[in-house]
Amino acid sequence: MAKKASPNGRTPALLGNEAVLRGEGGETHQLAGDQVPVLTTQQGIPVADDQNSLKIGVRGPTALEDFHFREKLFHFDHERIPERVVHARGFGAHGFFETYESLSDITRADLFQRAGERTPAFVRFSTVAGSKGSADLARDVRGFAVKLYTKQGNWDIVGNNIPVFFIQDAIKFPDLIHAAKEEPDRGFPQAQTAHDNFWDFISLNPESIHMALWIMSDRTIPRSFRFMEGFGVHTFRLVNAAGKSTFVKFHWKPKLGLQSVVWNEAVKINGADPDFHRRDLWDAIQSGDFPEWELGLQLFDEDFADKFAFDVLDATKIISEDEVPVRRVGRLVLDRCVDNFFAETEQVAFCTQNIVPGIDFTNDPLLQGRNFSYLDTQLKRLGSPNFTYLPINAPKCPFHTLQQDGHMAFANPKGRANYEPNSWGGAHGGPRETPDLGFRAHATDEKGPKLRIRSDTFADHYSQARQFYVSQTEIEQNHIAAAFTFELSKVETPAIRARMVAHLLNVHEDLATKVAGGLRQKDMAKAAEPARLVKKNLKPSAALSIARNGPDSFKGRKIGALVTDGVDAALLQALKEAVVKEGAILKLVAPAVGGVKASDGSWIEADEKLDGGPSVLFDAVVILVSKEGAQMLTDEPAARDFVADAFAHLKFIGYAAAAAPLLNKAGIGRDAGVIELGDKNAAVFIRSCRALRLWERESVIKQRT
Ligand code: HDE
Repeated sequence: MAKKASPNGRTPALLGNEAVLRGEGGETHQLAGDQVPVLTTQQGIPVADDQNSLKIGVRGPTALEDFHFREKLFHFDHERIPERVVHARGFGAHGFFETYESLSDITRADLFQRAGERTPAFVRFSTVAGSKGSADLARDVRGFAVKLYTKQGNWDIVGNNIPVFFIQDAIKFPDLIHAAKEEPDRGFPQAQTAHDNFWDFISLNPESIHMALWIMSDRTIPRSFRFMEGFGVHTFRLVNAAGKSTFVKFHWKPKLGLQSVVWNEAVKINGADPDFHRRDLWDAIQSGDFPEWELGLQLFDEDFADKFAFDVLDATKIISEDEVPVRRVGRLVLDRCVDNFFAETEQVAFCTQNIVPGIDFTNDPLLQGRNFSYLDTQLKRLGSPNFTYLPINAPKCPFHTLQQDGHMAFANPKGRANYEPNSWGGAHGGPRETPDLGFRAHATDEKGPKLRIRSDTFADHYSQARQFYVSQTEIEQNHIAAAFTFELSKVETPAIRARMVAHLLNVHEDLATKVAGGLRQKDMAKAAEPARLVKKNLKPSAALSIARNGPDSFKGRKIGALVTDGVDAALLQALKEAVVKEGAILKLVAPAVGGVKASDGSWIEADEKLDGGPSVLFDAVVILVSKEGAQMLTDEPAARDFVADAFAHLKFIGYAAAAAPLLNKAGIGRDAGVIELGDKNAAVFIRSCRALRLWERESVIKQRT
């Protein structure tokens, strides 16, 4: 039987601690008033009821004239824009760049003229291969794109966390990305390179081998955006007021040192918290622990470029920091999260061609291709040439163009002049050019026949891959071999696996042997024929290793303390103090999120429930359970995993004496990284954690990660 219509018949109701109004059908209504603004349509019309569409009769059809309902669904239906074709998954934050000293002798770029000058910045970190919803700990290169809103326009340094790239010429980019992404017939695997197509492409393109070494290193499983380096990759130019050009490579050096996770940890983090990296950045900024990087410049001239063993225009090569030291010229601080993810992080449009007077390109064929691609992709993604007016993309300095109209033209210039030259002059004549201030391309001599050809100076494919490998610690070398073995084990075509080993033989026999052994190849492949003889004398460089560039404190890192009822209150307090003193973060993990009753009768709230806060989410762990708690948890798989994983991932583990039965049940031994805690040694434990991991444990547990 139809119920009686009662459009305004709302009665008060209490939902937990929230007082609301209840409609005829039991639905919740909340009203505007006091500080709460009035809900309107996009046309500004106040809305009376946002819970019910307009119907003919209580149970009748919906009326077409319901413009509020129609507008709401229309807008929702059009919420999505195409995700980025690469680097779809990303996370951004605002901050500033501060110049340490004037660089006027090498560049006229305005942001580098005055010591202490602060330039607003927006940074977006990303993975490359996965779609927007993929997990943060995919093994992948990380994008490190920086937009600097300088007083002379926007400068974008659209870099990565790896200083080289897979390919030398932009014409191969679509092939590379097609090969890396999911295979087109089956639509998987997503967000990973562990499949035939990717390694097929790499194995047929020896220019990729150097980058392959980098992506199989722990660089592609960073612990956090905050603990990774950034690189501009290409050689750029700095140009001073006199028109003198200096070549430059850009580096971002994290103040907190480098840190990665181990592979088995990465796999588990993806399950436990697919947003691990974005949450980490969000939490750090929200808590006032602002991440910081220094901008480093490698500066060199034509003479150096001519003598250098490789071509400075080849993006598959680095210039060793030992050969050209990195000069630190300023710092980038991220101190503000976005107000709205879509408006800022999703709509930000980085373009390599956004450079300012005092910066210039080189002829790196990859960079030249990128300069075309980025503008093009923004039009596809954001749907209008007016994407530059979106607040996140608009310059923060005055700007005046004669471009007009197009979709969403909300910044058309005023007045009559929309062309120049014109006779209107003064305030009515519109903007005009400025030869002294304006951007002038560096006047290089360019001549030669029109050719579709690769320079023979790009032909050495293995020497720097070898240099990278020999620059790693033994543990890092093992991780590289294990990563190759893992990825190639997912390759179903034996010939592709063998072809990769053939390349690795040119990099280092030890690496090839480990990988061939890991794959259990019956016969060792024959080394691939190198286009140029491999230089075996390039000096190892400490700058290439993560382990050799770790932090000098535990600042910014996270400890997970497993607690139960009866937790020793004094010990927990001592630990808290030591953690705070170090600038680290303590999170409490308990059987229930509501908390535990401590030994002194106080109630302590937890941050995570045990199975929601596994040890993979922390840099070190502490087991502060009581005797009864230990007993109870020995039967909990999540508790045993908490301890066993921390041990397997080489973490430092502090424990109260009462926790011993749980440690034993989890099957972990005792070593220098498993430390019994008393009131006195909490600070000592935290100091040990500065090493981040007890690397020597790895050979004991024979973990091949
Ligand atoms: Fe990109 N790249 N790329 N890339 N790239 C894009 O632009 C492209 C390359 C990088 O957070 C796209 O806005 C070509 C190298 C980052 O929004 C697209 C080539 C490096 C980001 C594009 C390269 C990068 C992108 C897709 C080969 C490191 C994300 C969406 C010549 C130095 C920026 C977009 C963000 C994004 C093209 C190679 C870094 C399609 C053609 C080398 C960090 O334009």
